[in-house]
Amino acid sequence: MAETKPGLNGASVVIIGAGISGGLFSTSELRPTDVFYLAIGMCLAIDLIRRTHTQDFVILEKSSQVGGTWNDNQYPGCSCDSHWSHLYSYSFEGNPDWTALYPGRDEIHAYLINVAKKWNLYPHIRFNSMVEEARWDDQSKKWNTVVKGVGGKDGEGTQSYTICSNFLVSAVGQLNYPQYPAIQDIDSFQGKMMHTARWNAEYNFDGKRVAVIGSGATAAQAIPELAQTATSVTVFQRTPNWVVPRYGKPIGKTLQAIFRYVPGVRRLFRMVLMAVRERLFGFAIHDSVLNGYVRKICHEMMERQIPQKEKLREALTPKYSPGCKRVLTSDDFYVAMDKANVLLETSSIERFTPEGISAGGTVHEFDLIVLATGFQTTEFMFPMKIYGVAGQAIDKLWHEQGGARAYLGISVESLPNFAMLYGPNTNLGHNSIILMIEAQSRYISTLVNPVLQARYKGALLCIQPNPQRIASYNEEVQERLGKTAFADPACNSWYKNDKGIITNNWYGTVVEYQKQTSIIVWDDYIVCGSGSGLVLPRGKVKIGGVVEEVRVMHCLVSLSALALLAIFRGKLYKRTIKFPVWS
Ligand code: NA7
Repeated sequence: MAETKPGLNGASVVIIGAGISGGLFSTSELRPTDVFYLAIGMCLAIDLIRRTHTQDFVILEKSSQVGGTWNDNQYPGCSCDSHWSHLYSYSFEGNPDWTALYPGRDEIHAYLINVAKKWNLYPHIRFNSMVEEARWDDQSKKWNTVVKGVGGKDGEGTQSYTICSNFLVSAVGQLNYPQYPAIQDIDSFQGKMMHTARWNAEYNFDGKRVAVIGSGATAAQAIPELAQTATSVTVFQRTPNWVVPRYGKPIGKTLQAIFRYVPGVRRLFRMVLMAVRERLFGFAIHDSVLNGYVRKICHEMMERQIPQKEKLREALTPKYSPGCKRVLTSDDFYVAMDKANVLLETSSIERFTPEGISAGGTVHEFDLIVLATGFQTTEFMFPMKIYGVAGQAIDKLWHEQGGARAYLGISVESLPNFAMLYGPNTNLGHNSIILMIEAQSRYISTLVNPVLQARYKGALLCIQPNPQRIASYNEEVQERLGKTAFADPACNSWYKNDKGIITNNWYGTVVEYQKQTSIIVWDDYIVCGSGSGLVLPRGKVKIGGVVEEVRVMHCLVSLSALALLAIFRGKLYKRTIKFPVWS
């Protein structure tokens, strides 16, 4: 049987999500039942075309354009916060034309649209399509995914239908479902209220009294923009964050031309960036030199940018290790916090009122309340319901196991012919998530291949990870994570679930992960179905990696990285300061 074209109700592979990586956003407002699939399905789709040579896949996308985060996210100041553009892009689709080290949302979105066009992904994507549930059928050994049409024009379908597939991939990632704060009387507020992930760009905040709840990565981007034209911005901070400079810089025409026309320069630049980032992983290790360095440069920046207000500096200083929460990168957050129209409020919020927010016994009146309160990160794939072998609900299984887990963050117990992109324990604090996603895409397309080969031979093949292997892998992951600052009990973060287990972060460098995912050990998987004897590979299969930096000698890259750091540091930090002492 040859490859077929996917029909409305059938395809070899179903991918949920058509973006690149990161959180998903919409222009709609407070709608807690929405989910916007992020980010990463595009990468797998391209790998299926490039490496598995199949066109028999469908991408289901809740939104109406590709790009996930970068399609719908419209909060002011939104840009790639901590990853350099030349690394925050696919290794196989380098872009010499980035206009900045940290480009804004529009530029990243345009890049993704171009990539989707170039690889002709649009015919594969069903927009405005929300997945409600997916169920593995033990008899047919296929997935039945229930899809609901949403948000389309009249007649574009709001009815549910089922699509049957041999393989299912969740590309919804970790930051796709807004976290709404459980604050008393939240619905009583009579003014405007928006979650940053549901920003209404038509709302004009000029001259308004604005409250921002939260002080994480999103708030740090939005506050400087809001403070420019709002009458006042009151920031309700529960826990301060470590902030380091971004060193954001434009990339001029000359450099762009060099990247475009001088062979090898853009690639070398990417390798150097990769090497720098990989070495920054050290900041995540407890009491490491780099961990201390983060404290130092944070305090230096604070002293420089908020010179007169010691109390404000104190209130903005965390009492936990850098890395325990995500370290923020910003050149203008502290500058904004020092402005006359910006107020830091650290009293606990008691409740909402029709006029605003009651905190510390005072009612603060607002026109706009911005909920920069993050995402439901530890409930992977929420609110989709995924049922595996014998009707096992995966959220229930993970709950019993203490938290989400997946072999290499990809393969999940009791879910045959299933894979996740940006799944459990694959998030990074130091490097571009796209590097991880590329490694996962290669691995998944290699898993998909024998399933498709069986299908084309008229047979059925199912592959699922051995539960014992997942358990031993998870033990290793948690043991390694225990040595990192992510595990510092002195803070809560979106990396940990309510039991304190780190379900989101990877424990090491990207290169370590790329190495692990560059080989498939088939003994780690259990197979069944009539196609197992026909097509299943055995033993270890080398997939090959995405490790760009091995092409030049490590020491050369390291030297370049050190030289770059020295130049930046020499230019930007000539003054030395004393470390503050905490009791
Ligand atoms: P984060 O990093 O999860 O930050 C959420 C912020 O909201 C954080 O400061 C929280 O304080 C605060 N928060 C959450 N709930 C409340 C309540 N009920 N009351 C007061 N304050 C609250 O989300 P972001 O959107 O900033 O960033 C998420 C990721 O997106 C980021 O790391 C990038 O990778 C992109 P807390 O610290 O919990 O005390």
